[in-house]
Amino acid sequence: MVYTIKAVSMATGVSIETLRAWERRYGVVQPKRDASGRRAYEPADVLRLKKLREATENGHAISKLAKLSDEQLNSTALMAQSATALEHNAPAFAQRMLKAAENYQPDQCDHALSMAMALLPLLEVIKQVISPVLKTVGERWHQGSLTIGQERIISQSIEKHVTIALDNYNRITAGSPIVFAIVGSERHEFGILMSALLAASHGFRCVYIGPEIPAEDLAVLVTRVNARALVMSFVFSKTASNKNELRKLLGLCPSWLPIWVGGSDSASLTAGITDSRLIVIDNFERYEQELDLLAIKNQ
Ligand code: B12
Repeated sequence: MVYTIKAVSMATGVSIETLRAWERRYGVVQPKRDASGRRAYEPADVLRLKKLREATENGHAISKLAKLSDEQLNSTALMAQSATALEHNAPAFAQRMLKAAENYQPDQCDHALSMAMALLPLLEVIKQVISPVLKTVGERWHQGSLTIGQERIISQSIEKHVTIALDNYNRITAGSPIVFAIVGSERHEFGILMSALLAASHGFRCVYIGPEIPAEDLAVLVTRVNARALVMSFVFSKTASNKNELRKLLGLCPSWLPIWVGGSDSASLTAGITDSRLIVIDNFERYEQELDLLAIKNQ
């Protein structure tokens, strides 16, 4: 996986201008270039840049630090090892996001998620950072121990990071897209946002439409963009009207279009609907398998 300069800047806390200057003047890292000549940083670059930032914050000159190997940077007393720098695992990032929301620190919440996305495999971020954080937020909001404002700090941070990452991937993918949208009155969109990011990381172009789309409009859209699959998610969809919308959609969509449905209400929503295009996908591993099969099918 490679990262754009924007993603690296967010993950390391070093501004884009400073990153360019450090690279130009001191050669701190030598990122590869993508097909369009844009910098494509490796995970090791991100780690190195973060260490360099921490060391400069401790008063060391970048001109001297730039000459040190990663090992030297790690082992020297340069790094006043902060507790957070050591805690690069998924539960710790999830905790940091929740703590930041509790303390009304949106920047800290963003930083924790950026770091998680830069340092952990994407599936781990989705399964062990974003999903549990959303679940905890829901539970705590229900209990009254988290306000709507605190919930929004987290939701906005997730939405922003996933959207930016998706956009970055979309710049380097081509071909018929997978469409991510939900018919009916369902408003929970994080399931399709996470699924879109995962599909993008598998090399699929993704068209993200979001929730609350009428069946007629969605059917036209998938046809016009020449979708190769449609992905939906249902979380609060026990209503008969959503089931009717889904039935209507099936009646209008192309006969060959795979329609994948995930989310905690997907089984109850699709119960009693028999259609060979419809697949209920209840976990991200299975979803990745379907993505792999789709990639082969379209070769
Ligand atoms: C954020 C949030 C909202 C936001 C949504 C914002 C947004 N842009 O998405 C807003 C404020 C709009 C909202 C509204 C409501 N919400 Co709400 N919300 C949540 C919260 C905190 C997170 C939702 C979320 O995204 N969860 C993550 C999802 C995606 O989890 P999941 O369905 O379990 O899915 C898992 C997997 O199946 C997988 N997955 C999901 N989709 C897909 C798709 C594919 C293809 C794949 C492979 C995998 C996959 O991802 C998840 C991984 O763990 C949850 C808490 C929670 N426990 O989830 C409540 C929650 C979902 N909301 C709930 C409720 C009741 C509501 C409201 C009715 C509240 C109200 N009275 O107005 C409305 C309903 C609006 C509507 N018509 O849909 C309940 C639902 C209970 C139920 N199912 O009966 C929950 C569980 C809170 C609770 N404990 O009561 N909500």
